[in-house]
Amino acid sequence: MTHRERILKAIRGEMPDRLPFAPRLDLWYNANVQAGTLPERHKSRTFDQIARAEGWALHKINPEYQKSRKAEDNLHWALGILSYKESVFGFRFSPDMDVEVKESGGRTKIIYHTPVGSVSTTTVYTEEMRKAGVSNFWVEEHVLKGPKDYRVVAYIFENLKLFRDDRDFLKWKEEIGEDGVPFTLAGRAASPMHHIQKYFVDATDFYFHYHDYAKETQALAESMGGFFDEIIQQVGDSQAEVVYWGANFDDMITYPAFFEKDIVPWIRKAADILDRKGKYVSCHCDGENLGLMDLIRDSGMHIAEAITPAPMTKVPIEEYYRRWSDKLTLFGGIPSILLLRESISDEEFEAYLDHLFKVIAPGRRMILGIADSTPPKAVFERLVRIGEKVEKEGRLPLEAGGFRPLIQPVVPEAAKPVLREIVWDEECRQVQNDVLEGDQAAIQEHIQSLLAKGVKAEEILKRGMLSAMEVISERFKSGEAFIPEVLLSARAMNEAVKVLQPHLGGTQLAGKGKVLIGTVKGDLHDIGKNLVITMLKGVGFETVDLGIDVPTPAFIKAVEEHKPHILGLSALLTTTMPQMQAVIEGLKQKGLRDRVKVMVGGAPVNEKFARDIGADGYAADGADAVTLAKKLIQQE
Ligand code: B1M
Repeated sequence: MTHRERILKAIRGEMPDRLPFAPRLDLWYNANVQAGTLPERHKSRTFDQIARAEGWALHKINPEYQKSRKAEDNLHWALGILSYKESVFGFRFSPDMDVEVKESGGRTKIIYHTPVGSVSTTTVYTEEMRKAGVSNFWVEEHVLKGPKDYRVVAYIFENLKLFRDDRDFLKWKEEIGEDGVPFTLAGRAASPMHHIQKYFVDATDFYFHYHDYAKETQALAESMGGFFDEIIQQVGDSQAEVVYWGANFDDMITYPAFFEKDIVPWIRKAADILDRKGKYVSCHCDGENLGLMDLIRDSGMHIAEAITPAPMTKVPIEEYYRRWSDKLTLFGGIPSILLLRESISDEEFEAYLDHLFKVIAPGRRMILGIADSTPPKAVFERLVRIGEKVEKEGRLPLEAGGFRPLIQPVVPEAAKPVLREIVWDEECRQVQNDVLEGDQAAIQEHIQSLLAKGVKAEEILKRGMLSAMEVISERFKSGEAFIPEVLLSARAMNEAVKVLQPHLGGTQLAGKGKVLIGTVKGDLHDIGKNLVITMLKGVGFETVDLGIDVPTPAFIKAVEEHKPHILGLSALLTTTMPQMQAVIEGLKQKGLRDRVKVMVGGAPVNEKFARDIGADGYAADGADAVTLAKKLIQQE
């Protein structure tokens, strides 16, 4: 049986002869080519040649964004209008539009002039980003800045034309032949609202737009429906068998209520129509899926790709297989940190594989892959080892064994926090309620009226606002509240503090301190960092946001300039975690280490790592960050 036949059988829910194994190699390959560190026997090979030489299936899912055929393929990234060799269609703007492009030093500014107004975007892609193997552009200026922009963007999409352009796809399909199954890119967003979230506004601001401009956001999403319908038609009429439909689902970002209302209906629609045409819908589910388990299973998608289980997320592989494999095909299952010697020992790696092979028995609807991709510093021999194990022990059906639970069950009962409930304070009830509801307009009015009644500003702050904010923080931590609630509550707090400030006299706010915070060099993830900042601000800390991709000297300079009590470092990539240590070393060299506390956080970071690099503390989430920051201030 060929790799292609094996993968297609797994997708159809049939039993291939053995487990398909298709590791994603691009990130690892690009970094190692740059560094001249490819394994000796593969020195002059492409990544496809390496996979073929090792006997693995080709991973042909994510477009090679940086190998675009012409500049226009990527030019409109900030609008999410993309076309690659992996696409089966091209696009054309309305002839009554004028698109003005200005480029300089890796920065591209575009102004879209339409008959109903103009909007602009700026994207960044520097030589340094390319060298680091970054495949996504950074959107520096988003298209939606205020309510007037919605109509213009709607015009662009209502008048956008798609046309068949599948020559490159067909050539690519032929090159892959029997060694894999090429997925065609429909889009990285799974629905119009998801498209707005992913491209049109900053990741954190999205939740404010979604709340404050609810009517405009809904209207824009509706006006983009035709664009999505056309995509379904184009991919449906193509010779692609599998369609890449949306990426980066995560129960924080695409939180359950949002996922159910604004994403699932379009996955279902695409899957229904494409299913009738004999095609399969695959979604890139590389985030934390704990809160989305049932919604994803019942969404209609055929393949959940880039499944990243514990220890990188909270869902163990056995849980994924048990809950999903009757309805959809799992692609992934081997978390990328398993390939890193500094994270996982050889014994732990072998134990994970043994465990995996037992809990995914009988092996139906499973395609093994590295999720989300093989990291630059992967131990190549571990990939080889997975390939060997698949050859020797991957014959289907797999035999279920008495499996040894390696990882904790999902949310252990004992660890569930006891939730603090709001203790209503009659006098401050309305203000408390405003914080809980995130009502930034009402809270200002209610504070004014309490002040007019003679209630002390300190009392309003403590009994009204901070107590309610703590409840929200705890609800967030326990999974009862999601990002939007926290952001809206924190914003209401910030607005209220402005009204209260002149009346507080000598009283400082709860945090009594300044926190400087940034995402380290090489890392573009900012959603978690922004959430941490908002929560710190919400309880009264003064914060300075240094942004993303911050080099060590910039952190040091900012510490000298702002003299913060705490320096916060965020990292989401295993490859950028060492930057945290570099910053701490830099502080030491400049004699600044004793003057500032260092707090670190981000999905791959943990307590031990924080201790090892000499940080003062680690916070697992926004609520933890608030608790830790308060503690660090007290230690000063
Ligand atoms: Co990326 N990505 N990504 N990504 N991405 C991860 C992180 C990944 C785990 C996915 C996976 O493998 N399943 C993986 C990293 C693997 C690893 O190294 N361990 C990964 C990868 C590989 C990549 C690229 C390399 C992909 C590629 O190009 N081939 C690329 C890297 C770009 C770069 O940074 N150089 C990339 C790009 C992207 C997008 C641009 C598409 C997008 C980021 C959008 C943005 O941030 N504006 C993205 C996303 C969305 C994710 C996932 C799916 C979600 C991250 C997120 O925002 N979560 C993520 C999967 C995952 O994490 N499991 C993934 C929600 C957020 C609220 O949580 O950020 O964890 P989090 O923040 C929490 C806590 O960690 C903590 O509090 C926050 C709130 O509770 N916290 C702190 C965070 N910072 C803190 C600081 C503190 C204290 C607490 O004190 C200072």
